[in-house]
Amino acid sequence: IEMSEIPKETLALWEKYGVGEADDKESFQKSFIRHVTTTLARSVYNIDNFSAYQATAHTVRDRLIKRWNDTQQAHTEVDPKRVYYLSLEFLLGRSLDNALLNLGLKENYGEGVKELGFRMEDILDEEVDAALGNGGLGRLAACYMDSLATLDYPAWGYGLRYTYGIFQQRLKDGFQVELPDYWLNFDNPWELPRLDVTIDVKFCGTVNRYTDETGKVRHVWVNEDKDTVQAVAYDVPIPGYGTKNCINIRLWSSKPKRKFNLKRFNEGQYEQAVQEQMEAENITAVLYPNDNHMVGKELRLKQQYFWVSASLSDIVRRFKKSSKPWDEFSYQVAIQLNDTHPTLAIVELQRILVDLEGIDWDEAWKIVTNTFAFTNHTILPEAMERWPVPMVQYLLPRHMQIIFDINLFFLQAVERAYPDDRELLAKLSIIEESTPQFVRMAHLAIVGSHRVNGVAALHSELLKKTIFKDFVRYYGDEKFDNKTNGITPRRWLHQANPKLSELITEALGSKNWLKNLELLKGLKSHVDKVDFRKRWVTAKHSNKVRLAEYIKKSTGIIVNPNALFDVQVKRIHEYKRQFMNILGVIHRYNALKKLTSQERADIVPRVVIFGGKAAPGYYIAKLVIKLINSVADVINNDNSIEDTLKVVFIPDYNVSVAEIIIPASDISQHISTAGTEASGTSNMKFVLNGGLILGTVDGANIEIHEEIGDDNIFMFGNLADQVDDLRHAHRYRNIPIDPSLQAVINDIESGHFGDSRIFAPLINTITHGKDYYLISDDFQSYLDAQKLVDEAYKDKEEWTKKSILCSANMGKFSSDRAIQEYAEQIWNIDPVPAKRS
Ligand code: IMP
Ligand code: B1N
Repeated sequence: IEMSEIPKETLALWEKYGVGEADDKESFQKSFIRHVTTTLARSVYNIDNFSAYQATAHTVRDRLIKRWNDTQQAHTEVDPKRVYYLSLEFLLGRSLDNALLNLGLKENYGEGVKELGFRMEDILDEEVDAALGNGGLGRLAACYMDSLATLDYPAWGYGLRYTYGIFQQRLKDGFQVELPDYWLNFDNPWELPRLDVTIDVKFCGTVNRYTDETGKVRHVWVNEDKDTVQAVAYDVPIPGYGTKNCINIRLWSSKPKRKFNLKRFNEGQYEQAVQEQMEAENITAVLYPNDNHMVGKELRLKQQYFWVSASLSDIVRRFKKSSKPWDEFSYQVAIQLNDTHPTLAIVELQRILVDLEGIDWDEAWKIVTNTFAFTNHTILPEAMERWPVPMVQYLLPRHMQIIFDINLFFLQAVERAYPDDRELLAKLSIIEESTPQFVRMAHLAIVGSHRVNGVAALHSELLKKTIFKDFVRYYGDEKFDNKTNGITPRRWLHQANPKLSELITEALGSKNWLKNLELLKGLKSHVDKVDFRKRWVTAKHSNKVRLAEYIKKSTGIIVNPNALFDVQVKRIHEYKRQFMNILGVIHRYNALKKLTSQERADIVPRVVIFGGKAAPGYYIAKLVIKLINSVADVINNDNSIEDTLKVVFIPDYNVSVAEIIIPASDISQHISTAGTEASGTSNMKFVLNGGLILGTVDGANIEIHEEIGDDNIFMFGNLADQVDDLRHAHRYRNIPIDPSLQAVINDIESGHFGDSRIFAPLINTITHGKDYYLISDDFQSYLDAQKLVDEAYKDKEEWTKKSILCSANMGKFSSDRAIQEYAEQIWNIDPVPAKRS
């Protein structure tokens, strides 16, 4: 209702008692105690750290809700064009510290809890991660939401509220074991259940054709009640930094339709009827734990449609509230597809417009293509989504018809442009003509979008030259562009590395760099100040001490914080080549053993740190974890090398563990086979925190190199344009394996690191499996680059200068820059500041 319809007296009461809770210490303490007493039903006699966390979280939540409301109200009043970011993954991590910092409450609330007898660090440490993602793609979505909020853009995220996030990793005898991540075990203060916002989602059924009153042929999709599930909204507020704006991620949870099939119960089919209810809840039960890999499970397709259908219905409802004509839809709504996972949204919108709203096909299709844009995140063939036509036909019969029609009209247009090129039609077709046929989701996403982008310069170029080549030929160059990824400096420097953040703020004279990362350039003028360098080193050292403590706590291994910390943390995947890293470690170990004690005194001690999860069904990746642990066992217990080398596998790598590891690294490894890592984003996080990179000429490494200069990065290995030839050579000729590599392989095969039979399938990927990821080809230059790292680290002053210049030149890689590019060049949206009240 309109403000003017509400009686003045009522408004006055709302004004008087309204939730406008303040930011000072006293009001925090008041809220804290109120929440302990009423929300938690506890008292001063029984609050532990966890309840203190809950009370603090609820106190912050109250403030978030206020801002969230004001933001939504401002959006409703202005009714601007909004962007909807559809992502099957949002890897948010913890929220409390982030909210405290973004809202500017950390100091006062820290004081507040201290007086109540708690330490803020302990309270923060009680929070469980919201881990609704696998890796880079999901964390990128989270960084983008932070930037959208910070830059005041009217944006919504849409995703799924999985009951189980990414599994928890434990190690048993050096092997990975997976445990379920039941993250909702305790109440989750960071979500606002919207039990009143429910949407019916249909599956299966049949399509009926009919002729409407105007004589037009129309289609209606009908199904049985038992095949309808309900989506319930859970809203996750995302506060911006240094703004009152607070945007929303709406996560859908599946549940049975309340009006279940009474007939079945009456017919005595109790068990079957209950079974149907349970299957509805299954849809959002678990996040698929595969990164960069497609598994064609029917349940995954159901997840995708469930999510897409609920989200579009919500988006369309919101558009309809403003009573604007349909041809203005794409002026009010931009939808970004985070990879091909939400591609059915294209089909769903076309269905809504044509079947439900009665709009002509061509007009509807114009609206659809002007609305959607698509981001591709990988060129690995095993990650390309393809769904069997019979599966789509069964679950979504009307959508399958629409896909065939979209394809038909598209191919007819192609044929008009290239009348004699039948091969081109087969190459561009949305349908793969195999038995059974498959729907190629990337093709559908390209055809249904007005813009397609890759996530780093090399990746976007490779897309145009390889998998999307024929589309570039048909559409021309303009539809395809690059949006290099970015990261939020709020979480990845300010929050994760408070000591360095403070030093930077002091040197630059203000915190403005947190909203304008280019300002870090100002650090360059401090490089030559001895005192500044000393403080820079002190910050790094304290982060290394913090990590050493965490390593001791989580693995029992004791490491020396004065050693060079060499880190590779990311999902375990053959293309990321953790295997090459551990082979290099063995090479280093064997070299160290040959030295005399005197010679060893000159060696820079190293701690090689690994972390990351392997997909549960990825056998080779799991063997890599086992090999790392077996090698670590031998090396860490060999006193003869006198602590010059330690190897650590940190279990259960996740966002909050990353926040401890990243600020502590001296060098981090990003060593994918050239052309395989679309971008990488942890590379940006390490460099922003003053860590150097050892990397291949791949993904965003290339652009980081451009920004920070030759002197501050260690690049090695074959280039992307050499990969095809090298692979061809491995396949058709007998290429001798690099001798240093052969020596290391022999060492493993001799049983030096335990029963070598376990590792045979892994070693075979190089020796008999054609070395698809080219470890042999890059091994020597990898060792050479490592040697340069050792040399450079000996000169501490020079190393520190490099470290400072690394951070100073990272302005480009803020997710604020990336979001601004998307907003201006793809979405065409403007900021809407929230009203201050
Ligand atoms: P929607 O666009 O209707 O989905 O609104 C988004 C959210 O903002 C909903 O949960 C609404 O309850 C809320 N909302 C919409 N309009 C207003 C408003 O004027 N003031 C406060 N909240 C609003
Ligand atoms: O997306 C990140 C990039 O920085 C990484 O280079 C890229 O590997 C990553 C299917 C994926 N690409 N594809 C996926 C994840 C889950 C899944 O089910 C594919 N993840 C990436 C951000 O751009």
